[in-house]
Amino acid sequence: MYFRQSLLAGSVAFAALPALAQTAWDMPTPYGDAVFHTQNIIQFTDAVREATDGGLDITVHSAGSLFAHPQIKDSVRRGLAPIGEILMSQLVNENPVFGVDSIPFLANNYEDAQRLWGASRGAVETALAEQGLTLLFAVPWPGQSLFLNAEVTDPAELRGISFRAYNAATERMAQLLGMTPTQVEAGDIPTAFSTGRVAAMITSPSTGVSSQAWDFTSHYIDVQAWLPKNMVFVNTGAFEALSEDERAALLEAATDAEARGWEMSMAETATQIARLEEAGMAVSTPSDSLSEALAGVGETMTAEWLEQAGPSGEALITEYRGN
Ligand code: PCA
Repeated sequence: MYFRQSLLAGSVAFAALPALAQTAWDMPTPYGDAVFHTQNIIQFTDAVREATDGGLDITVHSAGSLFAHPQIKDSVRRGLAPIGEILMSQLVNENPVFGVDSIPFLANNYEDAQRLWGASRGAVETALAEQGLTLLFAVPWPGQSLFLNAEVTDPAELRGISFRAYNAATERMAQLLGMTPTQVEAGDIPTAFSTGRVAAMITSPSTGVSSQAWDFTSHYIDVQAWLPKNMVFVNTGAFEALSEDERAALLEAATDAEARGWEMSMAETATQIARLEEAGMAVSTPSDSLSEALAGVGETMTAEWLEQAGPSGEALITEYRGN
């Protein structure tokens, strides 16, 4: 049994009322309250609470306040928290399929990202199920673009720059471009820049805005190289301990949250780029030589991913490209 509390249990005074069992869940998430992923999750938990008449009450603990991002998956697997959110590609070392959404230029618009998700969702569900986890929904960040301290038109100008990475793919990309990567969680971006640990990054305009990138970078180059996803999953034991109605309510709210989250993400792309520009950042498209260098990185990383993922990875990419 997980996190089940019967609020009225043992209360003689309320013995005549129907038994109102309430399940209270704590939900660790990595990103801040203002981030659209968190906003979407809050709407998801509100919908669950409403559909279950308060029977399933999920409290969101954002910005890594309950468990730090790298601990959230294991916390849910071990049942320390029944439900959580992480960046899917954080798990690429466990199984390459978790990182298929972080290969530069494999799927760099919403339509392709949706098809790639269609081709990979089953394998992600299976890999999570092996750990006693049930996938609920996944939502992409807007396209990943460069934040720099100077105008860069020649890719050689990137060499030697200390680069903020958030997963294995961003680390590999930095290496391939001659930069020096350092892993930094989203919440630590402003400090990492202000203390000089990093001087450039690739992330979404959403994270650019939530970290106020204009305080420490001057140039936004709109490459939109890939759309990495956050995923929400539940401990399967905790899920099975719910009533049938609660399970149905959770799954329905999850389906709605996935559709809503993709819409929110799409809408964010333009509005958040506009906010970067309003705050004084120079917004541009990549030069031809930079585009070429980045495309080369994408080809290398696709080949490396295929090698790691083996025949099932090849089948996934074939399915994606064929659809
Ligand atoms: N924001 C997160 C992951 C991808 C994104 O757009 C980050 O920068 O950590």
